[in-house]
Amino acid sequence: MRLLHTSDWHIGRTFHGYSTLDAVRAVLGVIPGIVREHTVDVVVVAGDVYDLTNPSAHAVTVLQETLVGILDAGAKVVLTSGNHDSAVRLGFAGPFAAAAGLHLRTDAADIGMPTEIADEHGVVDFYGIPYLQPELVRHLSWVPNDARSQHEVIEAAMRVVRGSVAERKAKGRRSVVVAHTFVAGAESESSDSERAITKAPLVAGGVDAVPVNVFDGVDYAALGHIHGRAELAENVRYSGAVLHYSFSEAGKPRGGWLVDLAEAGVARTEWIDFPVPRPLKEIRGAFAELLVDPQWDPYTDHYVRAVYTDTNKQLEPLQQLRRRFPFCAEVVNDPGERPADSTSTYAERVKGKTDPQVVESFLIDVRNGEGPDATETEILDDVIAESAAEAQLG
Ligand SMILES: [Mn+2]
Repeated sequence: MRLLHTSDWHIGRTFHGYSTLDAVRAVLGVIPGIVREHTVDVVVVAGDVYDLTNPSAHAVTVLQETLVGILDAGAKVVLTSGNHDSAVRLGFAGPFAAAAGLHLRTDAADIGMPTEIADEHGVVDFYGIPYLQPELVRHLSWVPNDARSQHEVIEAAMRVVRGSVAERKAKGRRSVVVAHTFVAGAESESSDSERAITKAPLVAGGVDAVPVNVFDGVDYAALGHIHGRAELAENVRYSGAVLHYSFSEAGKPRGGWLVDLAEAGVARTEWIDFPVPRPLKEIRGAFAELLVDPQWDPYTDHYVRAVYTDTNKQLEPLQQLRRRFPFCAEVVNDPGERPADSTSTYAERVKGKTDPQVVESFLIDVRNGEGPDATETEILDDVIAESAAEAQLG
């Protein structure tokens, strides 16, 4: 049996105000071709299918189009919900969809009941573990009443799964777990676009992550949630997101894992690249050079993060940069190291100084050592004199 493991489609996400719907539609549109070319039997989607719990009509249309394309190409689909999805909405009409080969495994109450898909060696059991929010699943019989962390709820879920796997192994069953969670060891591949979520359920002692050995005993664990590709063990992997959803993911591969399950488990894996409709690029330099330097010519159709190193902030830098880079998504001013500051307090530093001297030292401090020029001095003198006159009147 051949799987294509993907995750984190995030259909409907915006990227710095730009819609990514056309891009994600184009990328997901290549999956049916991959299914045909590589004779994929099952496409696995490990959560965060949509970006929002209440997806737009366009987003729903893109998902339907994608799933119909995959089923038409001859593969089945096993899909779980992520923290961005509404499990109930995504799982709607699940029993009917299952009849057509679309298995929506979004209900935490069902984790012990696998979807069975057969090949020439027998049956493979697919266990879907949707994103488990501890507070929302505590009522389930298999969750400890005091569970507070991802570690605790995933461990509890895997106890149920392992119990079922052990029972069925006697019958020659193989097993795949599809889970949406943060597994330790994937930190280096994590990124800004998931950091907010993975750090949210902090527990005493650090980030709440699940140790990789929680997935011992299953033939393959198809993970989602982390946006970078990661191989935590031969049979425990993240595929990462289908688009670059953050500049911290720039340049990282986008795609999915082809996984061949033979009679004794994983026999072979292969990475399949997906197209990148609009790559990300960080450019850095003096502002005036960013606007003209020919070295940036190849990136005018990229999503650009511009870092300008000038001491002075530019007026409306994004608008200026977009004349050259229409997809300039982010602009940052980073003049680098400031001159070493004295450790004295503010009160000590301004003591005995005249008002113009205070303003001058302020400018030197915030402009990387650059005090007021002649014109600025003239303006400042006027303003200070005016303010002093007002204070006397007041
Ligand atoms: Mn997620």
